[in-house]
Amino acid sequence: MYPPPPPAPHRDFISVTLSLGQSYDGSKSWRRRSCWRKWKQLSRLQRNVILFFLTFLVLCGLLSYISVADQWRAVDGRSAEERKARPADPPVLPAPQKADANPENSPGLLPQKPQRHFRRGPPNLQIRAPDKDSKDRRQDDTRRRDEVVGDARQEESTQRTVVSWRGAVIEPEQGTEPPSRKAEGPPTKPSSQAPGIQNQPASPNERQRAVIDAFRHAWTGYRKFAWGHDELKPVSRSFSEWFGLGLTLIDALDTMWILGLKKDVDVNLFESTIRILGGLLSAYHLSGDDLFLRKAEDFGNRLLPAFQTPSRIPYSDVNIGTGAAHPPRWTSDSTVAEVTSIQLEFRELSRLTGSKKFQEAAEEVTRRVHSLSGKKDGLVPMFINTHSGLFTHMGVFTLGARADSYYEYLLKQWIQGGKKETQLLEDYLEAVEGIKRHLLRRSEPRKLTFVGELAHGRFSAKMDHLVCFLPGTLALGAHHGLPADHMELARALMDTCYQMNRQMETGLSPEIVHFNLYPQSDRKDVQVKPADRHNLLRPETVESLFYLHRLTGERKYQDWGWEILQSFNKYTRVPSGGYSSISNVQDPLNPQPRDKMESFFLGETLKYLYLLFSDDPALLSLDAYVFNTEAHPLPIWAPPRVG
Ligand code: DMJ
Repeated sequence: MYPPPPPAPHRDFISVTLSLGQSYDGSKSWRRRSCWRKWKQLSRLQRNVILFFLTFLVLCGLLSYISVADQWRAVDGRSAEERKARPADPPVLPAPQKADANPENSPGLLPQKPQRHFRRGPPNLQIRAPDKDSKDRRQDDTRRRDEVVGDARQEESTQRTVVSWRGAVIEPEQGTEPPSRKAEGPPTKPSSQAPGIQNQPASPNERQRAVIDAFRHAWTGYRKFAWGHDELKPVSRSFSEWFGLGLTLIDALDTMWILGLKKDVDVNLFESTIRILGGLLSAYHLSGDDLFLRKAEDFGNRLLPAFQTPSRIPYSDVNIGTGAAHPPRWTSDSTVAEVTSIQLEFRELSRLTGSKKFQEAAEEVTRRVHSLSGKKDGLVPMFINTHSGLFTHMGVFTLGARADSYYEYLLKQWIQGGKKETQLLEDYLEAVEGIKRHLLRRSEPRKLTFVGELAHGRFSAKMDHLVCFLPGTLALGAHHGLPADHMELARALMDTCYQMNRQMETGLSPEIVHFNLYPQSDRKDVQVKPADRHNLLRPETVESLFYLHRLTGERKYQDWGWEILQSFNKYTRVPSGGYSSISNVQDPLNPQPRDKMESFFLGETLKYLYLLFSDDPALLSLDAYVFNTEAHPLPIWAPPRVG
């Protein structure tokens, strides 16, 4: 039901009535004439002095107005000192200029007809200002602008009265430190009492219950009509965008926690670190909005209990509600790739917050894995025990699932830290030599270079599509000064990964391939077993194509990526919206959609394709950023300034 029509709006204003030229009294008009005569009788010098004095008064008035306005603006932003952490570089997204003009924010709620959604902030999530030459994009923008211009003008006219560009989001300073900052050092308490994790008050009082009820009501509306959007328009049952980043969703998280509306949910430490923590940290760097950092820190605190194990090798899972961490039900092992691919994010979180505990917890894992026995020329097994801290299931070596990003993060941490941590570099270089010595082979008949697996001394010609991250990583290392033969290997492996797509009827790679090693056979190079025919919309091939193109400038890599995008569009695009994993990349007539779109399709695959098709090396420059394993860019730490 709509509320009854509001009373006539009450306006506060100062009325200034000018009576120029108005003559209601003969004596007044006479006085005016006599003033004018007196003015004429003054000398030029006297008149100039008076004019100068008046001008001075006007100027003083103007200056004091500007200074008052500045103070108002300062309410909105925290001073540099108050911010504990800042993006490494100045934010690269244009800062929103306009105030919130949501009519819903004004005191009286008026029923309105549903409006078209209007972006009040940057029109697009863009990494840099729109390129002047990109005509097409500009035309698109113009079209979109034309569509909304009617609504926009109307809203803009009401915006001028609002002081802050944040509009309704002016946040009073709380003057409190986030709980995590008070408790430094690695966590030592029982997991449910971990630093930063707050216990709920016994039971809320009556008024608090009323607030909880209000929150639930607000949340229900947001969930029904605005899920994933910035703000709810409850009357029109619609939503509006400001940044287009799901602002309400993120902004409400800690309130939910404080109100006891938390969800006791188990998350996988690795997956949530690379996707959620990595995503929040990147969003913070790209937007410069503190909100993302606050959420990243909160989330990091919730993940920390996973490290409270006898060996300091983290458990695979942690409950972000209760703080209880545990391994999978069937084992006390964790996966090596998982425990060694959270460091970029935890290190960055420490750098930004000034709280060392995240970095210390993650780097302790690196140190322990570094000194473990059971490696083979730098290659690591796939499992590690959280009680003993030792590798288990020894003797099996792969660059695919369960080990892949261990190698990636050795190199990327070295780059992130300014190429100073030589132990990381040594482990990486040794591993590349190990790959060359034990896992590299060439297929028949086309002599494709591939990375197989080793199980107890026996070579298997099996290669996961996941391994296709490797050409990109090798090329990145060569770009940062590592041996030139890394680049040669990168090129050869890139050709192979392309063929893993190209040789399939849909043009899309299966999850796993087996290479033919026998020269005399009539078999193709790339073989696929029935159980491995699926494609999950994974990014690894296009990820490496991005690096290879960016670092060689060769157009063929863009063309290969273009073919893959077309295949995604042809075989996985669902007309009503979304892309679906498919079960059979070898059946173009019936690829069998699986009805699932993994988050990494948006987080990684499409991002790398977009970057691949750009010819601008400054767009997320590889000299300024390092991408985490979920394609979230994090800054390379600048060397401290001397002097
Ligand atoms: C992503 O979640 C990450 O790249 C991870 O390292 C393994 N692969 C998936 C996507 O394929």
